Amino acid sequence: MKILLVDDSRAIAMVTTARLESFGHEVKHAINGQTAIDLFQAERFDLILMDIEMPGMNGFETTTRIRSLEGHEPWAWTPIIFVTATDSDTNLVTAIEAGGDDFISKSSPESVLQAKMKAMSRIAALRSRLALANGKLQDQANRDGLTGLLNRRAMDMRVDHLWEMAVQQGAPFSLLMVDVDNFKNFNDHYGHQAGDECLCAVAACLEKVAEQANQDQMAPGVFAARYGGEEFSLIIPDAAPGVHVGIAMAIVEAIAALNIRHDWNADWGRVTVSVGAMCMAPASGQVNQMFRLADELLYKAKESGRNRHEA
Ligand code: GH3
Ligand code: MG
Ligand code: MG
Ligand code: MG
Ligand code: MG
Repeated sequence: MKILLVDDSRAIAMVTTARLESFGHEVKHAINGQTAIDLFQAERFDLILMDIEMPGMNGFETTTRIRSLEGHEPWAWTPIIFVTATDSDTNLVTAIEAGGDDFISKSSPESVLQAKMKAMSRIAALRSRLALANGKLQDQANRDGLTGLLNRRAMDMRVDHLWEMAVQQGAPFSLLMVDVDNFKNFNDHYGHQAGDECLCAVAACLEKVAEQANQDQMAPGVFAARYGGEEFSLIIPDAAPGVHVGIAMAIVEAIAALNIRHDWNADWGRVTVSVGAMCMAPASGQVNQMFRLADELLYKAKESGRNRHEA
């Protein structure tokens, strides 16, 4: 475990540190309450061993301050064991009230400290598992179940944030609306299951184009999302004007090159997409307006024969 040892006595701290290190723990020593708080804010510890009697801020006050700095999520919690010279019940009550988890007297045998630390390390491990599970859950909530792309909700949230940043920086913002051509026909003739597979292939292709544009530094931060149904969007937060046109062209080409047979897609014979590509200076409009204009361009691409982009 990584342990924060708070004790105003250098002598005691040295002895305790040597003992804990001999059991394989990593120890950092804070000589007073303020140093403990500073270390706590800078690093993450699995356990805090807290002295009670200290000049200035005592162990109770330090603990109360540490607890108020912690996040409210259960995994933000760091176990705190008070270590004290006196073995009084009043101290125990105050220690728990202050936000401590356990209490041990300095005269306790080594084995008791070891056992208490073991109990705390179990809880610390549980805490890490909780944090991991929560991360996975949040990721799932942001993804579209079929294609694995970001879903509409996550996209909207990101776009709002990126748009605000673009307004502040005066940077251009681009959006591509991508719609699969005659997809109702595809479903009707090849079945809904094949339709789902087709959407996955289209999504993977869009993600690849976005990845490439990221890697080439052409459009750093570009990402694809499932806008809804057979409609996707590519968000290009900060790219030189004109880059959106290049990416739109790349998408139209890449989807056609997938060569997914679609005999009912006009004369194209394969799955194709139409793209509306909009670039805007954020100061000159609202984010909704950008989506509306991109949609109008998409409609124009459909009108003029599909399998193309309009910018
Ligand atoms: P257009 O070229 O004008 O876009 O024609 P379209 O047929 O693609 O447009 P339309 O809006 O009429 O049809 C879209 C179809 O997409 C209808 C709907 O059943 C299908 N679709 C939407 N979401 C899914 C999905 O998750 N899976 C499958 N298989 N089909 C979907
Ligand atoms: Mg002391
Ligand atoms: Mg559509
Ligand atoms: Mg439609
Ligand atoms: Mg369509």
